[in-house]
Parts: sequence; C-alpha cells; structure tokens
Amino acid sequence: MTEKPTLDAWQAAAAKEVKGRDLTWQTPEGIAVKPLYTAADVEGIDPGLPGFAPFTRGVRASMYAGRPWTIRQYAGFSTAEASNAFYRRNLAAGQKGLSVAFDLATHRGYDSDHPRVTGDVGKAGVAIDTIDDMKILFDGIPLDKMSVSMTMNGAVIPILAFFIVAGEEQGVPQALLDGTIQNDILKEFMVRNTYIYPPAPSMRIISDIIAYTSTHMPKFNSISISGYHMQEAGATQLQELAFTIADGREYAKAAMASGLDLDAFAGRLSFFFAIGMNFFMEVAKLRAARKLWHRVMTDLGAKDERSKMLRTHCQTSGVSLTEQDPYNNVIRTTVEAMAAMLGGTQSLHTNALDEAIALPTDFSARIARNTQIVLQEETGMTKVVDPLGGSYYIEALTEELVDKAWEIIQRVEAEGGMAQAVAAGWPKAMIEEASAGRAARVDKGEDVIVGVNKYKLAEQDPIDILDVDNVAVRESQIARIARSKAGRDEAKCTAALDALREGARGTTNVLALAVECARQRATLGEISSAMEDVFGRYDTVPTPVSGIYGGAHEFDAAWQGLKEGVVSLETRNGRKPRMLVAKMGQDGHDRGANLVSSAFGDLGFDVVPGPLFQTPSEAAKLAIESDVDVVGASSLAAGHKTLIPELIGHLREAGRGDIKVIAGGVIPAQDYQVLRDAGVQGIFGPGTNLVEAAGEVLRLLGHNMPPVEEVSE
Ligand code: MLC
Ligand code: 5AD
Repeated sequence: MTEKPTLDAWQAAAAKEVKGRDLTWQTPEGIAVKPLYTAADVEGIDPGLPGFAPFTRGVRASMYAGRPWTIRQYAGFSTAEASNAFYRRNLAAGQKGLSVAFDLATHRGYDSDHPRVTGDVGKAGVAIDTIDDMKILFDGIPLDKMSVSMTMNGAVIPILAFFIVAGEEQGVPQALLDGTIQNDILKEFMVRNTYIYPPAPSMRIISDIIAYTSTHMPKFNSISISGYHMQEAGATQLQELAFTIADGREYAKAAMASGLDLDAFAGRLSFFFAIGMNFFMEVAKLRAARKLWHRVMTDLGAKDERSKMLRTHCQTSGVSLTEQDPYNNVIRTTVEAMAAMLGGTQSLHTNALDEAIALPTDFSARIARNTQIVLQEETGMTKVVDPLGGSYYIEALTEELVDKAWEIIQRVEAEGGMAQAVAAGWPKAMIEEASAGRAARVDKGEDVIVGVNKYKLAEQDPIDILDVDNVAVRESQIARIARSKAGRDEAKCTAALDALREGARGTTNVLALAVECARQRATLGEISSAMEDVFGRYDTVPTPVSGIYGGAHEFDAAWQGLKEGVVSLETRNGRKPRMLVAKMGQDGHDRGANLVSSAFGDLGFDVVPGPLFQTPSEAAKLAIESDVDVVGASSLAAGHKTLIPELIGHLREAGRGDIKVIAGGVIPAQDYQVLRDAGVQGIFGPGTNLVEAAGEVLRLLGHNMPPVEEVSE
C-alpha cells in the first residue's frame, strides 16, 4: 500500500510547480485565501442542517428541492400603464414575483408636477403620484396572490398607504397582502441617498411601519435590510455583511424601544444582498449572514426560531457589468446568479445585459429572466439542498467571514449602534475608501475587467436600448394628478392631511393616518409634505476621501505627468485649476461623483464637491460663485439629456459660457451627439479610466498634454 501524501508533501509539490511563488490571494476583505483547503481547515466547524438553527445551510429543510427561489425581477419605467403591461408580459413568461422600481421624483416625495423633478419623471422607474396610479400599476394582478416588493425608503409612507388602499379597492383585505417594502433608511444615509427626512423621524417612520404591518398585515415583510447598495457603492463583501447585520440589529432595537414585542415582528424582517463576481466569497457571505443574524436575534432575546431566520432577496451586481462588449454581462450575471443560488437566497433579480447604460428592454429582460429559469429548470442544481455544504473552502470561508464581521458589528455596538455610526460617518468613509481602492486597481489593470481593461474591442457594436420620453410621461402624469384632484372631496382630503400632520407632531402611527389620506385621494407629494412640515427635509454635504486613488498611482509615470500638468496650469493661472462636481436632479448615486472628486483632488485640483439634488440653475450659480474652470456633471439616473443642457443654458445666460462642462456616468453612446450639440465638451461613460479622463480635462483646460498612452511609455 502506498502512503497517504501529507500536507507538507503537497506544499512541496505545489511550490515546485510554481517555483516558490506565493499563491495566497489577499482579498479586499483582508482575507488571505490559500490555494488549498483541507479537512484541517474545518476542524471543529459544524454547519448543522438546513432548516435548523443557526440556519447556516439554509432556512428551509427542503430548500429548492421543495420550492425554488422566487424569480423576482425589479422593474419599472415611464407610466403605471407601461409598467403594468411590462409586468404582465414578464409574469406570463415565467417570472414569479413582482418588484417595483419607482422613479426618483417618487422616491424623494415629489409629485411629477414639481419644478425640481423635470428631468427625473418616469426615467429610472415608474412615476406614482396618486392612488389611481397605484391601482393602474396592479391592474389585473391580484394582490392576494402575487407577492409584491416595493423598493421605497424616502416616500415610504405614501407608497405603502397607496398599496394598502389599492388592495382595498381590489377587494383584498390587508391581512392577505403579501410582499415586502424596502423601508431601510440607514443605508440611504450611508450610500443610496433617497432619504427625505432627518435620521430621527426617519427611524420613527420605520418603527411605525413595523408596528402597523405586524398588527394588520401578517404576511407582509416590513423591511428589506439592504446591503446591496453598499456593495454597489464600493463596499467589500465583508463591509456589506457587517453593516447590514448591524443595521438589522438597530431596526429591531428601535422597534422594541417603541414598545413592540420582538417575536411579534422579527419573523417579517427580511434582507437584501448584492452578489458580485467573487463567487465563493458571495456563497460564504450568505451563509455567514444567516449564522450572524441568528446570533444577533438570540442576543436580543428572540424566543421564536422564525424570528432568528435570515430570509433574503439577492440581486446580481450592477457595478460588475460593463458598457463595453455588453454580452459579457450575460456571463457575469449567470455566475453571480449561481452564487446567489448556492448561497441559499429566497428570491433573486438577475440584471440585464444593458445594465450599464439603460433600463432593460423586453429583449434584455428576457435573457436576464431566462438565466434564472435555465438554472431552475434545466440544470438539476436545485435538486440537492446546500450542495456546497461541507466544502473545506466554503465552510472555512464562512467561519472567517462570521468572525471578521462580528468584530465590526461589535465595534458598531461599542460606539452606540448603527444609527450613531452612520451619523459619525465612519462606515460611509470605510466604503468610499474601499471604492477608491477598487477603482485604482481597475484603472491600473490589477483587477481585470474583460473588455474594459483587458481584451478590449477595437470597435463596439451598438445595442438597442430603452429610452423613456420623460416630457410625455410628465405631461400625462400632470393630467392624471389634475383628474384625481378634481374627483375628490377637498374638505375630507384636507382634514386627513391635517390629521397626518398632527400625528407626525405627536405619536399616532403615521402609516395609519396616511392610509386615510390615500383613501381621500391625497397625492404622494401632499402626504410627504404634510410630514415634511413637521420633520423637515434633510440635506448632506459630500465628503470625498483623499489619498487613496492618488496613493495607488504614486509611482506611475502617467499620473506624475498629470500632476506636473496641474502644477503648470496653476503657475500659468495663478491658482489651481478648479472643478465643480455637480449632482443634478434627484439622482443620489454618488459613487462616481465621489471618485472623481477624490481622484482630481489627489491630482492637485481644487475640487468643489457639489451637494446632491441640485437644480441646473443652482448648479450654475454654485459654479459661478466658486469661479470654477470646469463643471463635471455626474448622471446615473438618465436625467442627463434634460439637466445638462439646462445647466449650460444657465451658465451662458449669466455670461459664463466660458466655464467648460463635461458629463460622466450612465450615458449611452446614442445620447453623445445631443449632449455635444448642447455644448458638452467631454463625455465619460461607464468604465472610464480616471487617469485618461484627467488627461483629457487638462487638455480641455488648455494644458498641452500629450495623450496618456505616450506619457506612460
Ligand atoms: C419557501 N416556502 C416554502 C419553501 N420555500 N415552503 C415549503 N417548503 C419550502 N422549501 C414558503 C415560504 O415559507 C413562504 O411562505 C413562501 O413559500 C414564499 O417563499 P419565500 O422564501 O418567503 O419567498 P418570497 O415570498 O419571494 O420572499 C422573499 C423575501 C422577501 C422574504 C426575501 O422579503 C422578498 O421578496 N424580498 C424582495 C425584495 C426585492 O425584490 N427588492 C428589490 C430591491 S431592488 P410564508 O408564509 O412563510 O411567507 C433595489 C435597487 C435600487 O433596491 O437601488 O433601486
Ligand atoms: N428597472 C430595472 N432594473 C433597475 N435597476 C434600477 N432601476 C431599475 C429599473 N427601473 C437595477 C439596476 C441597478 C440596481 C440598483 O437595480 O440593476 O444597478
């Protein structure tokens, strides 16, 4: 009999093969992933059984063998009619649950006729102003049979009230309404930015919703505690995991502090994670999340095992997808969907291949949906529960993530909980540092993105994309608001809004009061502003990180050349080149803007990081007052064709047409000419290398830089 090889023998054999090269992979999470895992790595680790505490292997005993996850595609655009028709087509083609994407005007509590939202109506989601819109959205879709997720956090009170009354008017009692409301405000303050009110009243709104739904809507998930947007904003998977569990703990504590019994509501807290390209890390993350949540809820005193069960939705990663060579996105999304599945998700959205530039078309939505259907119905992968359970690597990685996340969660606790941490700003800063680090690695080619920094195509084949005519949508919404208002009893509507205002001042449940406002045909904007009268509207100032992007490029010739260019501009003009990074409209996606601010700041620019949610005239005014040389307008929510030309118009009117305007973000190539005709002098789409972009900006400012390629030779 030959002797069993030892680990040392393997080590020696591997070292010989690679001539001593270290094969350890240092991940952004700070985990040293080894090239081999063995039984020695899982000594003492027992992941238990699926359906049993701590649910590491899944919340159901039979998992997908019993019932596959819900294919739940997030969608919404234009009007309620158009979105309703899209939903019905998708359901007929195999989608199983609904998920509503609202436009940004709706998110931020503005009716479509509000002057601040002209660029946003119907663009990034569906416009909902009144209960009538909500009824049309679900026309022919029975709300007692179809589970509906609604991604709403800012204007969560009017939207949930509209949903409840839409059910009522369909003849569905509240007790039968099945679905989920996102209702997760802490991550809005951290990364997503569609808040309306300050943190304290926002937390009260969440407790009111948990109280209301746990009493009246037992099948409804009162919250979807979301890490998704943290990963989209650049967080590592460890940060996403830890801050999401810490957020969940904070909400549970807040609801308990408002007098609720933990077991009465905890079974309807749900979660939402992003699934990116680090396959095994994502699988381990979902398993670790379930184990951590069980621990947290046990700590808080939950008795019912269902209260300790982490049920989650997942969405494949938007930021991992590219504008360049977009069919590669189908491959990426398939890999990510498999990680979500092998991690044990309850519900899944797979992104469409045109993600990086537009909302899905019927075609791209079909491929995205079929990615899940093929996994469920063709591969046999659903037949075995937690098939990766027992893998040395997966089990070891799960434990390592649990331990590392627990350290962060303990730090949050020690500093007074997640609301405090968010107010102090350190989680956001940590995420932005991770984001800048990732951008630097991609721009330097250390992290490969096929078609972007390696294997680039000489020429791109354009694909058909969806374009929403927001002028037409806005007009039709305004007409419907008028019809809705004309048909209502003004006195009763005013009385309901007054009662809501009073309730906001006191302690009456604001959702209960808003349901009455919805019945009386109050609009979303009216309900939001009744509460705004009491709570106020919240604003934040961006605080870009510094030194990370520049630090990573310190020894690059191209970067040094740019820095010299900045210095020579400064010498020539007697001051540093100055740039306003503008965020106009209701688009709160600030990852790109923050990255640009920090990279240009590191280069030596004077950067004015503009506040979120400016109108074009406010941005023009700030540009002129700050005496900038260039405005970089960052747009990720499709408002660019309206907002950027308006900005240029205002600059010219004020006699400052000399201030240069460049545009960056999610801007499809089809729109470039429109923007150029309006006077935009540089356009930087998704996947832009910031070093190259900076070279172009310097040339635009009159500095005679050779093209970046030549500098880096
Ligand atoms: C499930 N069930 C089973 C079973 N599996 N029963 C027996 N055997 C099995 N194997 C039962 C469940 O208990 C449940 O019943 C019912 O089937 C449905 O299953 P589920 O697992 O609860 O799935 P689902 O209803 O889809 O709920 C999933 C969820 C929920 C709990 C995660 O919160 C959800 O749907 N979330 C979606 C969130 C979402 O789509 N967000 C989009 C964000 S987009 P019962 O009676 O126990 O309930 C975004 C982007 C942006 O945010 O920024 O704009
Ligand atoms: N329809 C479909 N998908 C959407 N997303 C955002 N808005 C919509 C919409 N209206 C998806 C994108 C994005 C993520 C936040 O959600 O994938 O990256």
